[in-house]
Amino acid sequence: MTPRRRQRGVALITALLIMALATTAAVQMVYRQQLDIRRTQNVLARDQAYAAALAAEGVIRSLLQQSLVDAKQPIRQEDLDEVSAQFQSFSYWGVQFSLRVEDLQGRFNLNNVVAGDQASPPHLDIFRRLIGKAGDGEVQIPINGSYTDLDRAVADWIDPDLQGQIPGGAEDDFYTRSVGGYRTANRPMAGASELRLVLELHAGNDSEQAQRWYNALRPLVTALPADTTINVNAAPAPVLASLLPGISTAEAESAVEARKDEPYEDVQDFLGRNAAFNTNDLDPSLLGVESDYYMAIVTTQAARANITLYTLLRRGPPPQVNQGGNAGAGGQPAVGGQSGAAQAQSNQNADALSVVLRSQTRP
Ligand SMILES: [Ca+2]
Repeated sequence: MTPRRRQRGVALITALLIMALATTAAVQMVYRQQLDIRRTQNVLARDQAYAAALAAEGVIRSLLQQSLVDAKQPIRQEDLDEVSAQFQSFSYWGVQFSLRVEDLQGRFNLNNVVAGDQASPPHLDIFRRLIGKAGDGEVQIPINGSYTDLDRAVADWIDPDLQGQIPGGAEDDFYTRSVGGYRTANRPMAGASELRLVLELHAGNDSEQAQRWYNALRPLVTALPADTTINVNAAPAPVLASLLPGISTAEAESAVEARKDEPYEDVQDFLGRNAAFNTNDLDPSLLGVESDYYMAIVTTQAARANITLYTLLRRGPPPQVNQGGNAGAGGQPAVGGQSGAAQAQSNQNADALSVVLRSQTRP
């Protein structure tokens, strides 16, 4: 081979190499561009889903507020279920919506187990009975767990001191020694999901067991930033059955059925129409027929983005935010700004609904 022909061969290989490099670079650029386009589409879809969820929350808030103003009689959970069923699934401007409203005072307020700085015996009694009624036969929550009595452990989690209830209470030493990694909150729960931390100890560090127990209790409990009454127009049968010892499931279900014809006008009406509850053992001041707290749950889907927004609504002006974190008698826990983008909105109208907490996970 002459030197000239060898040079032509090297030039050809060099040209092919450059061609291959250029092609690889071009493919990379197109690939990256596709990724950028996809990423931007996802960000836009997520923003659209979130904006739609906020808009739907606003619609729920104004509809509910108007209903509270116009209502000639107390609003029942069944009324809210009826409205929720109408908005269970619909599409608007390419966004898929699902809306639901829950009356939270139909549930047992976990923060009620401490009144002032002390455990509240009547609420502990109700909570203890409720623990026994939660679950569906497959899941039974023992009141006496691995380390704790669940009702007393919840009281210790919330009360400001570090003196464990006897028997069955649990303060920092139990959590640091047995579960590890965290201590008691010693303040009202910001959300019922905090119960999961107490259940972890109660289940002896068995996370799956704790989750099963939590799932069983979750539909029956809530954590509200003030002492509340149990709304007999919204409470499900297991909550009503927990008000007194010896109430049968049938008696509690019959009290739920009775309000479907006509809501309970007042607590006396409830007691009058349900003989089983009409005893001196039940303190009527624990009950009510209306609610101040509701949960709006909005799910939206825009393209590939899904958002679920949980908004805690409170009738009346928003609660005071106490950064000290220690709720004394009549005190308010610092829920605003805790988990998620909470925004308290001021409104002096007594029937106005203010946003207490907004979160993308169930508080
Ligand atoms: Ca405590």
